[in-house]
Amino acid sequence: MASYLQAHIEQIAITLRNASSIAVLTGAGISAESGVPTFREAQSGLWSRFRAEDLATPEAFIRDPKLVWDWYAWRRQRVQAAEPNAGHVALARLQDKAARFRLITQNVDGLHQRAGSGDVIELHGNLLRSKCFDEAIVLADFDESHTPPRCPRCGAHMRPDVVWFGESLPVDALEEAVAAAQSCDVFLSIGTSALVYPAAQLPHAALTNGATVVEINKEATALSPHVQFSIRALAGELMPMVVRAAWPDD
Ligand code: BJW
Repeated sequence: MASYLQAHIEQIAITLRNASSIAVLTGAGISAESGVPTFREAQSGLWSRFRAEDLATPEAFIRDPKLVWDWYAWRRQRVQAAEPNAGHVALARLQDKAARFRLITQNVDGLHQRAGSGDVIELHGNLLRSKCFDEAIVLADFDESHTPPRCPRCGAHMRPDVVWFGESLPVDALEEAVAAAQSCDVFLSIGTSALVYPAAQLPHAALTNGATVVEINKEATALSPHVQFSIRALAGELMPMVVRAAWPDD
């Protein structure tokens, strides 16, 4: 391993060990090594093959609910077949070690929870849940023989419980995420292009409040020039090394 990377791992490990409060924001990159596609990567990202305007807005769903439902059903199958990777597991371990810890994710795949993370703040919902398009009530029990299924309470279409472009984020989740970013002393931004708002504002809120911000990403992002540590690495490789360097003896 390059010696500069080893030096950074040690510095980040010390920063984490000394932190009284850690907040983490994850994006699609943390699940990439589980085989879940990201959104904006040039060759493999979902938005390189599909148009967000046709699939990830309320207007798209009104226009063609079957197309949108089927696309999410395909993605749900991929997520259900995937397993959490070493990056997810390292974050669950970090939660066990840290004095105060909040994990904020933009991901809708539930892989953090399956890796053992508790109390995850889901900013963009969860693909594995569905809700009524009209009443926005999450329901687990509905007849799946129609595409899309109908709400058993009011007959409207069911839709995935995710946040589409132009929709507000869940109020409680956003408030908790902002509070975590504003009160932490270390903030990790992992595997996100940091382009989608309001999530992209969170590391800046942490910086404004004096936190050390560490970015871990395969590539440079819009956030990179602003942070104290910007590390080019795969999350599933780097995060276990960082957590092991911080708490080596167990
Ligand atoms: C690795 C790696 C490895 C790979 N290790 N790294 C102009 C017009 C219209 C709207 C707006 C506008 N300007 C701003 C807005 C608001 C809009 C927005 O931000 N748009 C921007 C794109 C400009 N935001 C919204 O609309 C939000 N709502 C809102 O603001 O409400 C108020 C409002 C209403 C109306 C107008 C304006 C404001 C809602 C945003 C909802 C986002 N929804 C999605 C889809 C969720 C459901 C689904 O899954 O289908 O959320 S879009 C998609 O992007 C998904 C993600 O959570 C989100 C973020 O993506 P993420 O996670 O960063 O993924 P990528 O692919 O971008 O990046 C992956 C990174 O990982 C890369 O950098 C890789 O290098 C890296 N990587 N492998 C480490 N192994």
